[in-house]
Amino acid sequence: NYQPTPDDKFSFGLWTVGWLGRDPFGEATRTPLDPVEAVQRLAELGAYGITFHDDDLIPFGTPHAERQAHVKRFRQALDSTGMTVPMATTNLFSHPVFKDGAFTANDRDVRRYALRKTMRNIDLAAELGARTYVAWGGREGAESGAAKDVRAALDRMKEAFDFLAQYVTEQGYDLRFAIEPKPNEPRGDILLPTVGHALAFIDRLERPELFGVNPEVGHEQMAGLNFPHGIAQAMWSGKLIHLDLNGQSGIKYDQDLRFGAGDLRAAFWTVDLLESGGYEGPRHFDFKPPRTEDYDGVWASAAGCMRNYLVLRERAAAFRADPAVQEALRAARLDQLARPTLGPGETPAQLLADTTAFEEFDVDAAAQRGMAFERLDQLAMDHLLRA
Ligand code: DIG
Ligand code: MN
Ligand code: MN
Ligand code: MN
Repeated sequence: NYQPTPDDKFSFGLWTVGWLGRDPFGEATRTPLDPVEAVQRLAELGAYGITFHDDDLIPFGTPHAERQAHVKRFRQALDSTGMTVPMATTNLFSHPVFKDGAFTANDRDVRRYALRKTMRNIDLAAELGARTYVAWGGREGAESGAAKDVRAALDRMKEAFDFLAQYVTEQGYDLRFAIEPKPNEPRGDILLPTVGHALAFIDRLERPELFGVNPEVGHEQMAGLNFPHGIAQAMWSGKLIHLDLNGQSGIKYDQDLRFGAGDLRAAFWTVDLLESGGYEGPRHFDFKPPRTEDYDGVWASAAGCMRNYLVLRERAAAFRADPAVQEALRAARLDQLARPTLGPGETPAQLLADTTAFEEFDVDAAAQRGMAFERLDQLAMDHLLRA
C-alpha cells in the first residue's frame, strides 16, 4: 500500500496547501487556511514536517508584541501532532518593497532591510528546530540590460550570504543555507538561474561549508534542463541538502504541479537517484494545488504528491532489484563507467608507454559496439508502467 508515514520524511510548505489561487490573471478562488489546520491535516495525511516563510506564519507587519501568539499556537499544533519544522525561509518577494530584489536591490536601504527581515526569521527557524534555511531570490534579477549590473549584484549577493553565515556562526545555530535556483518568473531573468550557477556561486563564499542548494524540479525544467542530472551534480558536490519536489510540463510558466503530475519519467529517475544515492534529507513538496480546486481538491493534491513518490519508490526499487536489469546494466557497461580510467597512480609517461591505449587500439572495432541502452531503458519503462 502507499500510505505515507513520518518515516518517509515528507514535508510541505505552508504556502503550498495555503495557496489561495491568486495569479496574474485572476483573483483567489479559496479562502485563507489557518496554519494550525494545515499542520493537523498534513499530519493526518502522513506528512512528517511543515516548512514556512516568515510571512506565512506571522502576517507581514504583525506588531512585535503579537508575534509570539502566532508562534505559540503553531508550536502547540506541532507538539500535538508530532510534526517537525525541517526548514524555514524568508519571503523576500511578495511585498512591493522587494520589487527590484532584496539582497541585490539597487536601493541600499532595501538590501539592509532584507538582511534584517532574514535574520529575524533565522532566529525563529532556529527556535523551532529547523536545520535548513532556504533562500530563493525570486526578485533578484532584471527585465532590462542596464537595470542590473550583474557583477555588482553578485558582489551584493555574496556580501549578504557571507554576512548571514557569519550571523549563524556567531549565534551558534545548527543551520545550513540552501540556495534555490530559478531561471525566470517573476523577474524577466533571475540571478543564480540553475543548480550549476548556484554551485559555482557557493564556491566563492567565505564559508561554503554552510551552504548547499535547494533544487526545484520545475525550475530546472523551465530552463530545459534534466532535473535528475542537476541533483546528481549537487549530490556529487556534497551540496544536495534539501529539495523542492513538484511537477512541470515543459518549458512554460512555473506550474508547480503536484509531484509526479508533470514529466513522469524525470520523476521516476529523480526518485531512483534519491533512494539509491542515499539522500537523507526531507522529501519536501513545493507545489500549488491548481486554483480550480476547493479544499477537498487541495488535500487530494497533497496526498497525491506523497502517493506518487511512494509508487515511484517501489517501481524504482523493483527496477534496481530485477536480475534482468542488472544483466542489462552490465551489457551497457555501467560497471566499467564505475572503474577509474587510469590505473592506481598511473602517470602520463606510463599512459604514453601503453601502446594498447592508442597505437594498437582498434577504433573501428570499438566504434562498432552497441551500447544496449534501449533494452535497458525499456526495462525501466516496463517497471514504471508495471507492463
Ligand atoms: C518558490 O519555488 C520558492 C518559494 O516558495 C520559497 O521561497 C522556496 C521554498 O522552498 N521555494
Ligand atoms: Mn501577454
Ligand atoms: Mn521552491
Ligand atoms: Mn516553482
